[in-house]
Amino acid sequence: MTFINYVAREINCKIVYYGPGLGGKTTNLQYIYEITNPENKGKMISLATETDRTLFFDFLPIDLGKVKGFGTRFHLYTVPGQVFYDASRKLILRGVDGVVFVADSQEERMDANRESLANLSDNLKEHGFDLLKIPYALQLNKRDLPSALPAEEMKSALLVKGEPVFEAVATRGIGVLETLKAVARQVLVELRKSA
Ligand SMILES: Nc1nc2c(ncn2[C@@H]2O[C@H](COP(=O)(O)OP(=O)(O)OP(=O)(O)O)[C@@H](O)[C@H]2O)c(=O)[nH]1
Ligand SMILES: [Mg+2]
Repeated sequence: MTFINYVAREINCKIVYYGPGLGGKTTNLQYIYEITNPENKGKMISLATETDRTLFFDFLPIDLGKVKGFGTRFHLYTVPGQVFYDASRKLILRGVDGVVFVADSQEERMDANRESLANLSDNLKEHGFDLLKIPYALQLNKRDLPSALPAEEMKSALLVKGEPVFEAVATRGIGVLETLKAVARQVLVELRKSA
């Protein structure tokens, strides 16, 4: 739910990175954190297991420039991808403005990608959102791995509408900012419509 603070002249939006376990959601946020100037970011908070799997969420607030004199503060969250953390995923989607789906390009993860995408659609519905309407981008991550499927094949399995698609190697930052900008742009368009 976009929150506009007229006193601070600041627009607050929530973007959630969704996708199967080990797909690279946390890695996306880590890269964004690393390359963002200190004055444009807050603390990154990660609640992780000992093996660095996301336990509850990661959180990173960043500023993405001004719109009509208002600062834009984006609150980036990741969900835990592991199947049994569904209650957490649901909770994190509360008040979401835009979603990035981080798909794992490895052939053996395609079932997990599909399952996670269906889970996203269901969990959005529970909050009264529609995947077909919400600002959304698809990231095909881990393009560097030998078992990565052709992008076209992944698209035919995972595209849900005419969403922007980005090939990424999150560990090297490839495609990460492009993905974020694509979803942020859509969120701001929606905001203008409702303003
Ligand atoms: N080769 C390769 N490895 C990647 C890439 N992106 C992420 N990884 C690695 O994949 C592993 C999992 O990445 P995470 O970012 O923790 O995955 P996640 O989606 O947050 O996983 P959960 O928190 O369990 O849902 C880590 O070892 C990353 O370094 C990539 O583009 N290529
Ligand atoms: Mg994670």
